[in-house]
Amino acid sequence: MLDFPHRRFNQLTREWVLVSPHRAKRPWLGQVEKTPLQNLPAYDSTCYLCPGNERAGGVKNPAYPATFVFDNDFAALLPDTHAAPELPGDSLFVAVPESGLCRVICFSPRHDLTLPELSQSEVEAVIGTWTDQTRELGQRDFINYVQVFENKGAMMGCSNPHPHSQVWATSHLPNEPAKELAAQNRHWLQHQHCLLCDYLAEEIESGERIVASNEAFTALVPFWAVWPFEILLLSQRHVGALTDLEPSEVSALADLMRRVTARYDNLFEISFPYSMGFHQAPTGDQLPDGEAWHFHAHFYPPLLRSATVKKFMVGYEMLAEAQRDLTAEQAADRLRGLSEVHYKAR
Ligand code: H2U
Ligand code: ZN
Repeated sequence: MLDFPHRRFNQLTREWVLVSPHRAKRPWLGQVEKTPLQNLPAYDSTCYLCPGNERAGGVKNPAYPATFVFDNDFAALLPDTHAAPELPGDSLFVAVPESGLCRVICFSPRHDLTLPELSQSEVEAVIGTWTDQTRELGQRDFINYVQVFENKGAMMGCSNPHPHSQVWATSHLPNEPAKELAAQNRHWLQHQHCLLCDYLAEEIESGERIVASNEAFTALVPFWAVWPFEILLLSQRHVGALTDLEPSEVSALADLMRRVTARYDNLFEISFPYSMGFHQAPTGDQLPDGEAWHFHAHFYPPLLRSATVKKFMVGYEMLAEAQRDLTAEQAADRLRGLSEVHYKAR
């Protein structure tokens, strides 16, 4: 047990995190967050995502019965920038044009239900929609990477409690997947096998950071976690993307996502905020051989010790290096001890 200050190495980003286990009990006199609203209506006439309602710009949502996808009305990327000439890049002032597409994906017509409260088949339908989006956007010639993500909770800057996610598809490989691609390719070259297959095998053998698993997926607090209750969700099989999953694996992914998010909500008996997203193999010619990429999801929740105390990434973190007090093993232990029956259903 490492109970003294130490640094841990993140094999995926090849960055360090400072861990200070002796410090976990320090008093907190700082900012206290509001707890999320507990009882939302099934339909909200002021919500821009509810069926039949008007969005910014005047478009009306259809009376959708399951998942619903639309082009983001305030898209951060435009599809035709790729035609623009290269900006001058031969100085210290480097800029390149970027093109892409941004969409919003509603999980359900219900305003009040989050992932752990949706049924198994409803979550499978959400995964099916993410998969279709990955395939469709990834096939475009100017798209090389598809990022599916969910911002959940006002604490994460999410604008609306209606359950939804986003997909941003870009012509360039963004920073985070670029670091992970380099690390996975490096391990593949050095060892002739996959970094995350090797890592998962060791985590399963040790068991101390595993939170939940099924036949096709494992959820664990990674050894190098930065966020207090961070989770890395790994496929058992070496696949690159949602589009590579067998139907039985889609069911297993839905099962584990529901169980992990139920544990999250049960931790402080609130709708647990996080940013989560899938890291999938690049879709274009950025990747000479995509074989090293291992499909996974990251969950980054900001809460630390209660529903109202969040971890701030400030000071030392901004200027020097990420730091945590609670160890990954302690966090996994807390999450493992929780029920998978959602507290609202008890
Ligand atoms: P969050 O997941 O961070 O809440 O973002 C929701 C997205 O919904 C955000 O990117 C878009 C915003 O641009 N949006 C629309 O496309 N139409 C609207 O009418 C409001 C919000
Ligand atoms: Zn709504």
